[in-house]
Amino acid sequence: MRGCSTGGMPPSCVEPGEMSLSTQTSSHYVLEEKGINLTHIESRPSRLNKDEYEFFINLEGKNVPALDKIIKSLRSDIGATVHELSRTKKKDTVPWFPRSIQELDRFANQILSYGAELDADHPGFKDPVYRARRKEFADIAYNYRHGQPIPRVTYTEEEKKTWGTVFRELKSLYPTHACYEHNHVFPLLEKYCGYREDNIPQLEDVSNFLQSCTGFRLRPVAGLLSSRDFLAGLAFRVFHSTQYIRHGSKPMYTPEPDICHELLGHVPLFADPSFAQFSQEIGLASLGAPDDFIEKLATVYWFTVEFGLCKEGDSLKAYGAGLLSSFGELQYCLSSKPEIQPLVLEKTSVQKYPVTEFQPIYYVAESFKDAKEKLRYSSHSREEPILACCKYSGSHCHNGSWV
Ligand code: HBI
Ligand code: NLE
Ligand code: FE
Repeated sequence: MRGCSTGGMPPSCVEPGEMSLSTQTSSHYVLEEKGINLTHIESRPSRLNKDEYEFFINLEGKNVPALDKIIKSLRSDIGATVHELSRTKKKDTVPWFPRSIQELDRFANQILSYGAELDADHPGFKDPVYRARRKEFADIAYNYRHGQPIPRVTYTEEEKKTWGTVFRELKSLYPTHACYEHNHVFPLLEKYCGYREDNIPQLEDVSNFLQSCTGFRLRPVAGLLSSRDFLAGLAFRVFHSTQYIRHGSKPMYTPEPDICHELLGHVPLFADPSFAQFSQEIGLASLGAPDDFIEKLATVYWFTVEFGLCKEGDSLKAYGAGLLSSFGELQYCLSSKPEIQPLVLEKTSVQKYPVTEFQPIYYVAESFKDAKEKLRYSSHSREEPILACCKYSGSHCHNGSWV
């Protein structure tokens, strides 16, 4: 599937007889002859120049040279500015990105590792019962489609025991270690979503709760997504969530996301309007961005949403989900052991980090509002785009079009 948006066409080009891809008979044949399918077309007045129109056109077809020729002729024959969006063709195109929440369904089979395949060093690797269980969860996610209720799961006694340990230990640390927002929302999750030591809450109930707070929703995921896909979900206030639980032999820390991490770490913060806005803006900045920019955004995500610390008066608190779901790292991060630095995106966005052990360095945000303003400035400033390695013109999030 390829999409292209054309901007900057003089208004005469929207006369029906002139429209190059939709109604003009010869062009129609050009498409049909080459086996190219025009599946969608949209037009609207340009936001940048009131005298011009912008089109969004979806084309499907395998004949890449023919598509290139059509796009070339749009550029040369009628002087249109054409931005290509493509999932497959790499060079000179804006990478494909979902334009509606339904299109997140395409990520279901785009996972980097499937839930059933565990690495040799995973604590569940040699446990056949655990592996079979992981496949059950992966299959639920794989078959899930947008709009469906998230299937409810009956957790085993052993799974509930693991949850109980994690829940009890973390709950005793939250009053002193978690940020204000987390402590504010937690009692509501206990009241409305079945957060209890002896009960693993259902994703569907939690998703409905979140939707009523900030419009964020959960979507089950079969395994790890690419950074690009994962961040794109956030642009639509969708959080891809695992449903399985960590192996019972290592409750205090796991490098993988699991239901403890999603429900105890992420969910309370997604119920906070300011944090939800910050998260969505990381997602919006990622849409259609080049790979080097995605890597920096993923790093910012890592040091904020996953492992962020924030100031509260004179003390430091944890708001990162990776901290709030690990009773090992939650204690460690506020001890004197790790290095602590202020959140400065020029630095933070290029910081290297380990993914399977406690972080050696944490970054401190003044507030969610401050973090959001820094992010906006870094990704949208045309003069000094700290996060963008190249100024990619025509990016849809930058000129405010289409998203
Ligand atoms: N995929 N399913 C899933 N869950 C995550 O938390 C996740 C991911 N892919 C990438 C990712 N997190 C982050 O580390 C950043 O790359 C965005
Ligand atoms: N280390 C976290 C935990 O044990 O809950 C999970 C981090 C996922 C990125
Ligand atoms: Fe996470």
